[in-house]
Amino acid sequence: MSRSKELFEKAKRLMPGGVNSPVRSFRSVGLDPLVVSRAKGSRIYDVDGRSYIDYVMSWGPLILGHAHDEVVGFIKEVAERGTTYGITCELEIMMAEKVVSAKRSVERVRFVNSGTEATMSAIRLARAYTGRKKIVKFEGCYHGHVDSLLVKAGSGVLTFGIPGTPGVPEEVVSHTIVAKYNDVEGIREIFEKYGEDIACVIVEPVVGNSGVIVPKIEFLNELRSLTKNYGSVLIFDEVITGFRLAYGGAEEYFRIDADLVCLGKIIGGGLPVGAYGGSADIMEMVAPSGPVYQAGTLSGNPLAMAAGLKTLEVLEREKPYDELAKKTSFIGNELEKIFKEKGMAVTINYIASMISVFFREPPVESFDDAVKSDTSLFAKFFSKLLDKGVYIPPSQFEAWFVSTSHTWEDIEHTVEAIRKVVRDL
Ligand code: KE4
Repeated sequence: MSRSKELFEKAKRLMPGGVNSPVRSFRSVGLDPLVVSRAKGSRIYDVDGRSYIDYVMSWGPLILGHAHDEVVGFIKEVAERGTTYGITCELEIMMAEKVVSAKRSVERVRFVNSGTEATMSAIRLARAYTGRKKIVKFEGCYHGHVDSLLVKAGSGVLTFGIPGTPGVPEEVVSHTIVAKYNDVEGIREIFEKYGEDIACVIVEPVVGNSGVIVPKIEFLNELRSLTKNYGSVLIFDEVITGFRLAYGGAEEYFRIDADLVCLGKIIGGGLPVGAYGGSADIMEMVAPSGPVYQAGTLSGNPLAMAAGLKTLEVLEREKPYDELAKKTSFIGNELEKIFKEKGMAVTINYIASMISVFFREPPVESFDDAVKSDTSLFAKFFSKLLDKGVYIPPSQFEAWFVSTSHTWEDIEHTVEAIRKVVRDL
């Protein structure tokens, strides 16, 4: 038995499913997961000594790749001075400055420890700020395991949420409206009927959690104008897109200012950091300057701030976004050709450094489209690619991420591996 398998058997006796987050279980591709021993740059190494080019990048944080020298160096340096003080320190002020100057709509920011905490807090704040209860989310968008957002998919207009998991009482999701992504008519109808009661709309400005779904610009513009007209708060969940689509995230990329922005992943540089921010008008309602309570023992701790700060400094200095987009579109174009030669109908959605392959004919513009993909074919594709040393997300409904550590050689190796896998599919 491989060491990976042995360790995973032990993990399952100690942690539910042997993992600390379900998506790592490889359940949707019917395999036992890797057990990783170390990682550097674009590669991870499993405990059996196999190496893989990694396009999961820990689900998004590692835009600079694994164990970036400057990031690790700064973490070490700061750790020597203490890892958490539980009192304001200069590093969190420097990090706040970086976020405020990078995000067009952010005048005040509050750091938390995960994307989930960021979205949960932003929703609470939007409800307090507007005095309203209803919230709108979109099918196929994931915003962390927030009770009020864990609603069953199955939207259609004016559908109120039904709990998507045991443990969430109906009343907790009774004010959650689930709408269709990219459906301008649908969101208009919802606002015509409920606009006065809608506290906020929360949206992934580019969907990463159905696989990559790119927004129609008229859809984002419609969200912006409807929320403005009805006095609702527009929340951009930029946990994935923040500092990834562009240094200024989706707001810069699409030139649309949200009212509240949620951040995570990249701003932690590989350590646990989330954040939510917006205008002073809204954010000053957050305790202790306002009545909306939210707190966290390790929020803004110097160690996590150090990893995030160094990551943003490198991004600001290297401005890697054009190069990342070039590498990603190269993969997309080569995949188009490979699947075309094979005569297989697939949809390849990509934008900036995010890409996904859906095993179904185009287009994939909504969750409904995405769920019609052939997930068993995806599972075969995944495992054959893994055997060739390329690790993509173990789910049809996740985004692959290209980092600055992915060399052109890695990219070419990846395309070659995919060509061989598709030939044998
Ligand atoms: P965390 O609580 O996992 O830090 O962030 C939740 C979250 C919020 N918003 C968006 C757009 C997100 O993508 C996420 C988390 N993404 C998932 C999968 N893409 C992380 C992987 C996992 O759950 O283990």
